Amino acid sequence: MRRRLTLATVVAVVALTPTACAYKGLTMAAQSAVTLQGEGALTEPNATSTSETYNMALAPVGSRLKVAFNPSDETTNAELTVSGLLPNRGYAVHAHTNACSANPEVDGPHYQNRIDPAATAQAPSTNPAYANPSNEIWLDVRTDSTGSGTSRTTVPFVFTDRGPGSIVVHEAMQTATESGKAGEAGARIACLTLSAAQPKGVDPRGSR
Ligand SMILES: [Cu+2]
Repeated sequence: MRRRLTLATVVAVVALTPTACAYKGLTMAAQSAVTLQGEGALTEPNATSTSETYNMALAPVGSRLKVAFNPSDETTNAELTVSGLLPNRGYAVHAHTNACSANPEVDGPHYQNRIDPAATAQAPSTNPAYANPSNEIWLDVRTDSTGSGTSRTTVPFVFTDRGPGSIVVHEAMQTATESGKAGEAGARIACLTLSAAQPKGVDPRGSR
């Protein structure tokens, strides 16, 4: 009787151990991926605005921007919706590191998953190995005849210990991809600040 119980215990422990390890890893990944979002009508730049225009001719006051970054397994799905912009026009759009500021330079460089070690504050990354739509988040959008448009992208990473602070709309109609210019898109014309959505059952994280 005692021998049979011991054998059963050993079998149970061996059978359960690999399952327990694998489960722990999956749970941690699911809990740490952050959902980011932002929405607002553009205002003139001021100290407290979270959606502002730097160029009222190309990004009129009152235009609306809405964006969401939703994690799914090891990827993040991003969707941008715009309205009130100029009709039938392309706009280059990216995720940037910092929240919006009245000074567009303070919005920071492009958010990169793997940060280009050669980039500096004066010379942002233009190396296509880092400045590309799989390592950054590009949401270039084209408007219809009413000035509305939607763009989507999926990137092969999630936000855990850090994430972007804003999306920035640029003057160029499309983001450059060639070496030495990769990621460039001309002057910054509008900005929308991102904040972390509050997942169910998890402590809320502050806005970035
Ligand atoms: Cu940009």
